Amino acid sequence: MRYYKCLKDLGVNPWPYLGLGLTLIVFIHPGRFSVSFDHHVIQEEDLIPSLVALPDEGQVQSKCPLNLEHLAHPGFKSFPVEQGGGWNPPDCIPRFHSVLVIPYRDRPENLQQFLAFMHPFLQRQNLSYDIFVIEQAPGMAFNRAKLFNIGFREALKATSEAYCFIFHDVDLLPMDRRNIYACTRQPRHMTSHLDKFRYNLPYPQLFGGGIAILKDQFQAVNGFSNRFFGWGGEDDDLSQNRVLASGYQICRFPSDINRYQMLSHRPAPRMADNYRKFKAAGGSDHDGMILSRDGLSDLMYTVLARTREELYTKILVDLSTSMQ
Ligand code: BGN
Repeated sequence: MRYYKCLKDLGVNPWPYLGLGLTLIVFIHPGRFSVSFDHHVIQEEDLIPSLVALPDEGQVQSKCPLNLEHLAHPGFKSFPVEQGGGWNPPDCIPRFHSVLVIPYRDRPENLQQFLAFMHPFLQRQNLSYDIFVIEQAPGMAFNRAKLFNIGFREALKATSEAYCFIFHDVDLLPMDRRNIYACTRQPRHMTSHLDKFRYNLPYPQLFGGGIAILKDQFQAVNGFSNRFFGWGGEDDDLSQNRVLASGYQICRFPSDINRYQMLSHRPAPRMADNYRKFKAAGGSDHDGMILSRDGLSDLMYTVLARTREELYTKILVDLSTSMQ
């Protein structure tokens, strides 16, 4: 009070300075919005044992070692991919197979950058993988979660060996070679430390960006909700109303491994209504009701085209129709 009076006597109004100080702390302090969250973080020495491998077919000697060397390691050249975006290590039996599902509309530069980066990244790890890009036809607001559900359904039709799904945004690139693109025993949040958030986790339950989940787990929670159009909430619904509510835990690799760079693009507008949907699904109705009737079980869409592009399989879908 005394200082305030002194400043006032000097004719200085302290409030703008205080405001400026707080603003500087919020914007300059690297730990802003940071949450220390160390539950279910898999330690680096446990990364490989935490993964779920393809069934062993007896030829253990010729199984591919997981290669976590840096991409820029001398001597690494990326291999040609099969038409349609699939790849298998050429000279060993893969231990892991992952299906990457990428929801997409109207961001050709991001898609090109993503594919150019991800193919060598995944090959370097010695995984076997497929990439499905699910494109939403123009018209309705973007429905990221429903596109993931469709990718899951379509990939299972195309790839009988699919047991591990990576649901991933097109604008996020992993920055650490140890970030293995295979499924862990529990659903994993991959993209927890983004450059956009100064490599801090904004809140502990965040499950957006990219996740790895086993087929059986995704089926057990009835997939994502189909009801979230526009930006926000569908990932919170999956983590809190479905995955955690069904008794699974969410795990993460350590924060220095989970680092991502976000490609630039116009931000999507936030949908106010999504907050209400998220809360409603977690409310009194949540004990299995919404879960059982909204998701993979009532998924309706029409496939307009299936194309095996050079670096990915594209499935163009219309969400406005009611065909299954
Ligand atoms: C949250 C969004 C998430 C998004 C993260 C990170 C909502 C719904 C409110 C319940 N959640 O605010 O969907 O992944 O930010 O950007 O908007």
